Amino acid sequence: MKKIGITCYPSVGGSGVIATELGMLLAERGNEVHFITSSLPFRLNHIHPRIFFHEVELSHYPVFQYPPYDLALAAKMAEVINREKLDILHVHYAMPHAISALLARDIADHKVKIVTTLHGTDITVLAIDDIFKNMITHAIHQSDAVTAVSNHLAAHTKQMLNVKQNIHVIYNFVNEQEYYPKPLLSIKEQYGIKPTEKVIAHISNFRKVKRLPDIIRTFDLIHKQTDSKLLLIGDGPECGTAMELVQDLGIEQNVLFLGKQKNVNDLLRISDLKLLLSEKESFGLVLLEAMACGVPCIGTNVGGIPEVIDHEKTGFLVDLAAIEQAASYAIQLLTDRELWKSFSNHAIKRVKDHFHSTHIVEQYEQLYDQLLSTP
Ligand code: GMT
Repeated sequence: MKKIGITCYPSVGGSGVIATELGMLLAERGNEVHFITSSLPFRLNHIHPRIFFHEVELSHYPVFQYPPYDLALAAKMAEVINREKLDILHVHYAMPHAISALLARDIADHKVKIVTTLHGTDITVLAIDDIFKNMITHAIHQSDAVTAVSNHLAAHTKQMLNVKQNIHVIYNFVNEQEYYPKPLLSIKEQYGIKPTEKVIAHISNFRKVKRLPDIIRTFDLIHKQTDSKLLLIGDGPECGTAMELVQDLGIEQNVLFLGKQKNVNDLLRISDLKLLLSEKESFGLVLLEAMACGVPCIGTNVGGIPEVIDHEKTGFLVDLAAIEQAASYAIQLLTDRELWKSFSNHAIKRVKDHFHSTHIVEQYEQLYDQLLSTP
Protein backbone atom coordinates (compact mmCIF):
# COMPACT_ATOMS: atom_id res chain seq x y z
CA MET A 1 0.00 0.00 0.00
CA LYS A 2 1.35 3.39 -1.01
CA LYS A 3 0.30 6.76 0.32
CA ILE A 4 -0.33 9.11 -2.58
CA GLY A 5 -1.12 12.82 -2.54
CA ILE A 6 -2.90 14.24 -5.59
CA THR A 7 -3.22 17.88 -6.60
CA CYS A 8 -5.22 19.05 -9.60
CA TYR A 9 -7.66 21.73 -10.64
CA PRO A 10 -10.82 20.39 -9.02
CA SER A 11 -13.27 22.07 -11.42
CA VAL A 12 -14.68 20.73 -14.69
CA GLY A 13 -11.90 19.90 -17.20
CA GLY A 14 -10.05 16.88 -18.50
CA SER A 15 -7.03 17.15 -16.20
CA GLY A 16 -9.23 17.30 -13.09
CA VAL A 17 -11.28 14.36 -14.35
CA ILE A 18 -8.18 12.23 -14.96
CA ALA A 19 -6.61 13.14 -11.60
CA THR A 20 -9.81 12.33 -9.72
CA GLU A 21 -10.55 9.07 -11.55
CA LEU A 22 -6.92 8.03 -11.04
CA GLY A 23 -7.18 8.73 -7.31
CA MET A 24 -10.40 6.71 -7.03
CA LEU A 25 -8.86 3.75 -8.90
CA LEU A 26 -5.65 3.88 -6.85
CA ALA A 27 -7.77 3.69 -3.69
CA GLU A 28 -9.73 0.71 -5.12
CA ARG A 29 -6.39 -0.99 -5.68
CA GLY A 30 -5.50 -0.69 -1.98
CA ASN A 31 -3.59 2.59 -1.88
CA GLU A 32 -4.33 5.51 0.41
CA VAL A 33 -5.13 8.68 -1.55
CA HIS A 34 -5.01 12.25 -0.27
CA PHE A 35 -6.48 14.95 -2.51
CA ILE A 36 -4.91 18.34 -1.76
CA THR A 37 -7.00 20.85 -3.70
CA SER A 38 -8.84 24.16 -3.40
CA SER A 39 -12.25 22.44 -3.30
CA LEU A 40 -13.67 18.94 -3.52
CA PRO A 41 -12.91 17.56 -7.02
CA PHE A 42 -16.20 17.53 -8.92
CA ARG A 43 -15.92 13.91 -10.04
CA LEU A 44 -15.19 12.71 -6.48
CA ASN A 45 -18.74 11.50 -6.18
CA HIS A 46 -18.58 8.61 -3.75
CA ILE A 47 -17.08 7.97 -0.33
CA HIS A 48 -14.20 5.54 0.13
CA PRO A 49 -12.40 4.64 3.36
CA ARG A 50 -8.99 5.19 1.75
CA ILE A 51 -9.76 8.57 0.11
CA PHE A 52 -9.13 11.80 2.03
CA PHE A 53 -9.63 15.42 1.06
CA HIS A 54 -7.46 18.26 2.37
CA GLU A 55 -8.77 21.67 1.43
CA VAL A 56 -6.32 24.46 0.67
CA GLU A 57 -7.73 27.45 2.50
CA LEU A 58 -6.82 31.02 1.72
CA SER A 59 -6.53 33.59 4.49
CA HIS A 60 -7.28 37.10 3.33
CA TYR A 61 -4.65 39.19 5.14
CA PRO A 62 -5.00 42.87 4.32
CA VAL A 63 -1.24 43.15 3.60
CA PHE A 64 -1.50 40.91 0.55
CA GLN A 65 -2.81 42.55 -2.58
CA TYR A 66 -3.52 39.07 -3.99
CA PRO A 67 -4.13 35.98 -1.85
CA PRO A 68 -1.03 33.74 -2.29
CA TYR A 69 -2.75 30.50 -3.38
CA ASP A 70 0.38 28.73 -4.61
CA LEU A 71 2.11 29.29 -1.26
CA ALA A 72 -0.95 28.20 0.72
CA LEU A 73 -0.99 25.06 -1.45
CA ALA A 74 2.72 24.41 -0.75
CA ALA A 75 2.16 24.83 2.99
CA LYS A 76 -0.80 22.41 2.92
CA MET A 77 1.18 19.92 0.84
CA ALA A 78 4.09 20.03 3.33
CA GLU A 79 1.68 19.56 6.23
CA VAL A 80 0.02 16.53 4.58
CA ILE A 81 3.39 15.03 3.48
CA ASN A 82 4.60 15.12 7.10
CA ARG A 83 1.41 14.12 8.89
CA GLU A 84 0.29 11.37 6.51
CA LYS A 85 3.82 10.25 5.58
CA LEU A 86 3.10 10.45 1.86
CA ASP A 87 5.27 8.33 -0.45
CA ILE A 88 4.28 10.12 -3.64
CA LEU A 89 2.90 13.57 -4.41
CA HIS A 90 1.36 13.43 -7.89
CA VAL A 91 0.60 16.87 -9.30
CA HIS A 92 -1.35 17.58 -12.46
CA TYR A 93 0.05 20.64 -14.27
CA ALA A 94 3.63 21.89 -13.91
CA MET A 95 2.34 25.42 -13.35
CA PRO A 96 1.66 26.11 -10.57
CA HIS A 97 1.18 22.72 -8.91
CA ALA A 98 4.67 21.26 -9.49
CA ILE A 99 6.26 24.51 -8.27
CA SER A 100 4.23 24.33 -5.05
CA ALA A 101 5.15 20.63 -4.71
CA LEU A 102 8.90 21.38 -5.01
CA LEU A 103 8.61 23.97 -2.28
CA ALA A 104 6.63 21.55 -0.10
CA ARG A 105 9.27 18.85 -0.62
CA ASP A 106 11.94 21.29 0.60
CA ILE A 107 9.89 22.28 3.64
CA ALA A 108 8.73 18.80 4.70
CA ASP A 109 10.83 16.56 6.96
CA HIS A 110 9.37 13.38 5.49
CA LYS A 111 10.87 12.24 2.17
CA VAL A 112 8.43 12.26 -0.75
CA LYS A 113 8.75 11.70 -4.50
CA ILE A 114 7.13 14.16 -6.88
CA VAL A 115 5.41 13.04 -10.07
CA THR A 116 4.28 15.78 -12.45
CA THR A 117 1.76 15.09 -15.20
CA LEU A 118 1.65 17.52 -18.10
CA HIS A 119 -1.77 17.99 -19.66
CA GLY A 120 -0.87 20.51 -22.32
CA THR A 121 -2.25 23.87 -21.41
CA ASP A 122 0.69 24.87 -19.20
CA ILE A 123 3.14 23.92 -21.91
CA THR A 124 1.35 25.26 -24.96
CA VAL A 125 0.06 28.46 -23.39
CA LEU A 126 2.23 29.38 -20.43
CA ALA A 127 5.60 28.27 -21.79
CA ILE A 128 5.30 30.96 -24.46
CA ASP A 129 5.95 33.54 -21.74
CA ASP A 130 9.66 33.62 -20.89
CA ILE A 131 9.22 34.10 -17.12
CA PHE A 132 7.01 31.05 -16.90
CA LYS A 133 9.08 29.13 -19.42
CA ASN A 134 12.03 29.03 -17.01
CA MET A 135 9.76 28.14 -14.13
CA ILE A 136 8.07 25.29 -15.99
CA THR A 137 11.46 23.96 -17.12
CA HIS A 138 12.64 24.08 -13.50
CA ALA A 139 9.51 22.23 -12.33
CA ILE A 140 10.10 19.52 -14.94
CA HIS A 141 13.80 19.11 -14.17
CA GLN A 142 13.27 18.98 -10.42
CA SER A 143 10.33 16.52 -10.43
CA ASP A 144 11.30 12.91 -9.70
CA ALA A 145 9.29 11.81 -12.73
CA VAL A 146 7.33 13.60 -15.43
CA THR A 147 4.53 12.15 -17.51
CA ALA A 148 2.67 13.57 -20.51
CA VAL A 149 -0.72 12.50 -21.82
CA SER A 150 0.42 11.99 -25.42
CA ASN A 151 3.57 11.40 -27.46
CA HIS A 152 2.95 14.71 -29.16
CA LEU A 153 2.91 16.62 -25.85
CA ALA A 154 6.07 14.84 -24.63
CA ALA A 155 7.96 15.65 -27.84
CA HIS A 156 6.64 19.21 -27.97
CA THR A 157 7.64 19.85 -24.33
CA LYS A 158 11.14 18.45 -24.88
CA GLN A 159 11.65 20.55 -27.95
CA MET A 160 10.12 23.76 -26.66
CA LEU A 161 11.78 23.72 -23.23
CA ASN A 162 14.94 21.90 -24.21
CA VAL A 163 14.19 19.18 -21.68
CA LYS A 164 16.72 16.34 -21.68
CA GLN A 165 15.16 14.03 -19.10
CA ASN A 166 12.75 11.27 -20.00
CA ILE A 167 9.08 12.19 -20.16
CA HIS A 168 6.93 9.08 -19.72
CA VAL A 169 3.91 8.98 -21.98
CA ILE A 170 0.88 7.68 -20.12
CA TYR A 171 -2.36 8.11 -22.03
CA ASN A 172 -5.62 9.29 -20.56
CA PHE A 173 -8.41 6.81 -19.85
CA VAL A 174 -12.16 6.75 -19.19
CA ASN A 175 -14.17 5.30 -16.36
CA GLU A 176 -15.72 2.26 -18.05
CA GLN A 177 -18.43 2.07 -15.36
CA GLU A 178 -19.78 5.43 -16.54
CA TYR A 179 -18.91 5.56 -20.25
CA TYR A 180 -20.48 2.75 -22.28
CA PRO A 181 -23.18 2.64 -24.98
CA LYS A 182 -26.80 2.61 -23.86
CA PRO A 183 -29.92 3.44 -25.95
CA LEU A 184 -31.60 6.51 -24.41
CA LEU A 185 -34.35 7.56 -26.80
CA SER A 186 -36.30 9.27 -24.01
CA ILE A 187 -33.53 11.84 -23.49
CA LYS A 188 -33.59 12.67 -27.19
CA GLU A 189 -37.33 13.21 -26.88
CA GLN A 190 -36.91 15.42 -23.78
CA TYR A 191 -34.68 17.72 -25.79
CA GLY A 192 -37.28 17.85 -28.57
CA ILE A 193 -35.12 15.89 -31.02
CA LYS A 194 -37.00 13.59 -33.40
CA PRO A 195 -35.94 9.89 -33.30
CA THR A 196 -34.82 10.10 -36.94
CA GLU A 197 -32.74 13.25 -36.47
CA LYS A 198 -28.96 12.80 -36.16
CA VAL A 199 -27.26 14.31 -33.13
CA ILE A 200 -23.83 15.92 -33.34
CA ALA A 201 -22.07 16.84 -30.11
CA HIS A 202 -19.25 19.19 -29.15
CA ILE A 203 -18.00 19.44 -25.56
CA SER A 204 -15.40 21.96 -24.43
CA ASN A 205 -14.64 24.98 -22.27
CA PHE A 206 -15.42 27.23 -25.26
CA ARG A 207 -11.95 28.76 -25.37
CA LYS A 208 -10.71 30.27 -28.64
CA VAL A 209 -8.44 27.25 -29.29
CA LYS A 210 -11.55 25.03 -29.52
CA ARG A 211 -12.63 26.98 -32.66
CA LEU A 212 -16.36 26.98 -32.06
CA PRO A 213 -17.05 28.85 -35.33
CA ASP A 214 -15.57 25.87 -37.23
CA ILE A 215 -17.86 23.50 -35.30
CA ILE A 216 -20.93 25.63 -36.08
CA ARG A 217 -20.04 26.15 -39.75
CA THR A 218 -19.34 22.43 -40.19
CA PHE A 219 -22.71 21.66 -38.64
CA ASP A 220 -24.39 24.21 -40.93
CA LEU A 221 -23.05 22.28 -43.95
CA ILE A 222 -24.08 18.92 -42.48
CA HIS A 223 -27.54 20.19 -41.60
CA LYS A 224 -28.17 21.33 -45.18
CA GLN A 225 -27.91 17.68 -46.25
CA THR A 226 -28.95 15.68 -43.18
CA ASP A 227 -31.75 16.22 -40.70
CA SER A 228 -29.72 16.92 -37.55
CA LYS A 229 -29.21 18.87 -34.33
CA LEU A 230 -26.01 20.20 -32.78
CA LEU A 231 -25.50 19.94 -29.02
CA LEU A 232 -23.00 22.50 -27.71
CA ILE A 233 -22.06 21.35 -24.22
CA GLY A 234 -19.94 23.58 -21.99
CA ASP A 235 -19.40 27.25 -21.45
CA GLY A 236 -16.59 29.77 -21.72
CA PRO A 237 -15.32 32.98 -23.28
CA GLU A 238 -16.43 32.22 -26.86
CA CYS A 239 -20.06 31.41 -26.00
CA GLY A 240 -21.41 34.83 -27.00
CA THR A 241 -19.62 34.79 -30.37
CA ALA A 242 -20.91 31.27 -31.00
CA MET A 243 -24.49 32.34 -30.27
CA GLU A 244 -24.17 35.29 -32.66
CA LEU A 245 -22.87 33.06 -35.44
CA VAL A 246 -25.73 30.60 -34.93
CA GLN A 247 -28.17 33.52 -35.31
CA ASP A 248 -26.39 34.90 -38.37
CA LEU A 249 -26.62 31.49 -40.04
CA GLY A 250 -30.30 31.21 -39.02
CA ILE A 251 -29.90 27.81 -37.40
CA GLU A 252 -31.10 28.68 -33.85
CA GLN A 253 -33.74 25.94 -34.00
CA ASN A 254 -31.11 23.31 -34.64
CA VAL A 255 -28.33 24.27 -32.25
CA LEU A 256 -28.85 23.59 -28.56
CA PHE A 257 -26.60 25.45 -26.11
CA LEU A 258 -26.71 23.18 -23.06
CA GLY A 259 -24.13 24.94 -20.84
CA LYS A 260 -21.94 23.00 -18.42
CA GLN A 261 -23.26 19.50 -17.80
CA LYS A 262 -22.27 16.83 -15.32
CA ASN A 263 -23.74 13.77 -17.02
CA VAL A 264 -22.12 14.13 -20.41
CA ASN A 265 -22.19 10.34 -20.79
CA ASP A 266 -25.98 10.43 -21.29
CA LEU A 267 -25.66 13.24 -23.83
CA LEU A 268 -22.98 11.28 -25.68
CA ARG A 269 -25.20 8.20 -25.69
CA ILE A 270 -27.82 10.06 -27.75
CA SER A 271 -25.14 11.40 -30.12
CA ASP A 272 -24.24 10.00 -33.54
CA LEU A 273 -21.07 12.02 -34.00
CA LYS A 274 -18.60 14.01 -31.92
CA LEU A 275 -16.72 17.01 -33.36
CA LEU A 276 -13.47 18.39 -31.93
CA LEU A 277 -11.87 20.83 -34.36
CA SER A 278 -9.36 22.49 -32.00
CA GLU A 279 -6.16 24.23 -33.05
CA LYS A 280 -4.37 22.91 -29.94
CA GLU A 281 -5.19 19.72 -28.08
CA SER A 282 -2.69 17.61 -26.21
CA PHE A 283 -5.05 14.63 -26.06
CA GLY A 284 -8.80 15.33 -26.27
CA LEU A 285 -10.30 13.36 -23.40
CA VAL A 286 -13.80 14.15 -24.67
CA LEU A 287 -13.02 12.09 -27.78
CA LEU A 288 -12.23 9.08 -25.66
CA GLU A 289 -15.42 9.55 -23.65
CA ALA A 290 -17.42 9.67 -26.87
CA MET A 291 -15.65 6.63 -28.35
CA ALA A 292 -16.30 4.63 -25.16
CA CYS A 293 -20.01 5.34 -25.71
CA GLY A 294 -19.70 4.08 -29.29
CA VAL A 295 -19.73 7.53 -30.89
CA PRO A 296 -17.43 8.04 -33.91
CA CYS A 297 -15.42 11.30 -33.86
CA ILE A 298 -14.11 13.83 -36.34
CA GLY A 299 -11.09 15.76 -35.07
CA THR A 300 -8.35 17.99 -36.37
CA ASN A 301 -4.99 16.54 -37.24
CA VAL A 302 -3.47 18.47 -34.36
CA GLY A 303 -1.53 17.71 -31.15
CA GLY A 304 -2.47 14.37 -29.60
CA ILE A 305 -5.78 13.96 -31.48
CA PRO A 306 -4.28 11.58 -34.11
CA GLU A 307 -3.15 9.33 -31.24
CA VAL A 308 -6.79 8.98 -30.17
CA ILE A 309 -8.75 8.84 -33.44
CA ASP A 310 -7.83 6.03 -35.81
CA HIS A 311 -8.43 7.74 -39.18
CA GLU A 312 -11.05 5.97 -41.35
CA LYS A 313 -11.62 3.33 -38.66
CA THR A 314 -13.00 5.02 -35.52
CA GLY A 315 -13.50 8.44 -37.05
CA PHE A 316 -11.84 10.94 -39.34
CA LEU A 317 -8.97 13.42 -39.09
CA VAL A 318 -9.09 16.70 -40.97
CA ASP A 319 -6.68 19.60 -41.35
CA LEU A 320 -7.22 22.64 -39.20
CA ALA A 321 -10.10 24.79 -40.54
CA ALA A 322 -11.01 22.22 -43.23
CA ILE A 323 -14.72 22.50 -42.53
CA GLU A 324 -15.90 21.28 -45.96
CA GLN A 325 -13.85 18.13 -45.52
CA ALA A 326 -15.18 17.64 -41.98
CA ALA A 327 -18.78 18.08 -43.19
CA SER A 328 -18.27 15.71 -46.10
CA TYR A 329 -16.89 12.98 -43.77
CA ALA A 330 -19.75 13.61 -41.35
CA ILE A 331 -22.41 13.24 -44.05
CA GLN A 332 -20.74 10.06 -45.29
CA LEU A 333 -20.90 8.58 -41.76
CA LEU A 334 -24.37 9.77 -40.87
CA THR A 335 -25.97 8.49 -44.08
CA ASP A 336 -24.33 5.06 -44.23
CA ARG A 337 -25.63 2.89 -41.38
CA GLU A 338 -23.16 0.04 -42.03
CA LEU A 339 -20.18 2.38 -42.05
CA TRP A 340 -21.37 4.12 -38.88
CA LYS A 341 -21.84 0.78 -37.09
CA SER A 342 -18.36 -0.36 -38.07
CA PHE A 343 -16.81 2.94 -36.82
CA SER A 344 -18.82 2.75 -33.61
CA ASN A 345 -17.67 -0.83 -32.87
CA HIS A 346 -14.06 0.00 -33.67
CA ALA A 347 -14.23 3.06 -31.41
CA ILE A 348 -15.40 0.97 -28.45
CA LYS A 349 -12.69 -1.62 -29.16
CA ARG A 350 -9.97 1.02 -29.48
CA VAL A 351 -10.80 2.48 -26.07
CA LYS A 352 -10.67 -1.02 -24.52
CA ASP A 353 -7.43 -2.01 -26.26
CA HIS A 354 -5.40 1.18 -25.86
CA PHE A 355 -6.94 3.33 -23.12
CA HIS A 356 -8.36 0.86 -20.60
CA SER A 357 -8.34 2.33 -17.08
CA THR A 358 -6.76 -0.79 -15.53
CA HIS A 359 -3.90 -0.72 -17.98
CA ILE A 360 -3.29 3.03 -17.53
CA VAL A 361 -3.48 2.97 -13.72
CA GLU A 362 -1.01 0.06 -13.75
CA GLN A 363 1.42 2.26 -15.69
CA TYR A 364 1.16 5.02 -13.07
CA GLU A 365 1.62 2.49 -10.24
CA GLN A 366 4.68 0.98 -11.96
CA LEU A 367 6.18 4.45 -12.20
CA TYR A 368 5.51 5.11 -8.48
CA ASP A 369 7.07 1.72 -7.56
CA GLN A 370 10.10 2.45 -9.72
CA LEU A 371 10.61 5.79 -7.95
CA LEU A 372 10.13 4.30 -4.51
CA SER A 373 12.68 1.56 -5.18
CA THR A 374 15.39 4.17 -5.88
CA PRO A 375 16.93 6.24 -3.04
O1 GMT B 1 -8.68 21.79 -23.00
C1 GMT B 1 -8.68 22.53 -22.02
O2 GMT B 1 -8.69 23.72 -22.15
C2 GMT B 1 -8.72 21.95 -20.61
C3 GMT B 1 -7.46 21.20 -20.26
C4 GMT B 1 -7.53 20.68 -18.82
O3 GMT B 1 -6.77 21.16 -18.00
O4 GMT B 1 -8.34 19.82 -18.52
O5 GMT B 1 -7.33 20.07 -21.13
C5 GMT B 1 -6.04 19.54 -21.29
O6 GMT B 1 -5.94 18.33 -20.55
C6 GMT B 1 -6.85 17.29 -20.98
C7 GMT B 1 -6.62 16.06 -20.08
O7 GMT B 1 -5.35 15.54 -20.22
C8 GMT B 1 -6.60 16.96 -22.47
O8 GMT B 1 -7.52 15.97 -22.89
C9 GMT B 1 -6.76 18.22 -23.31
O9 GMT B 1 -6.44 17.91 -24.65
C10 GMT B 1 -5.84 19.31 -22.80
N1 GMT B 1 -6.12 20.57 -23.51
C11 GMT B 1 -5.25 21.13 -24.36
O10 GMT B 1 -4.18 20.65 -24.63
C12 GMT B 1 -5.72 22.39 -25.01
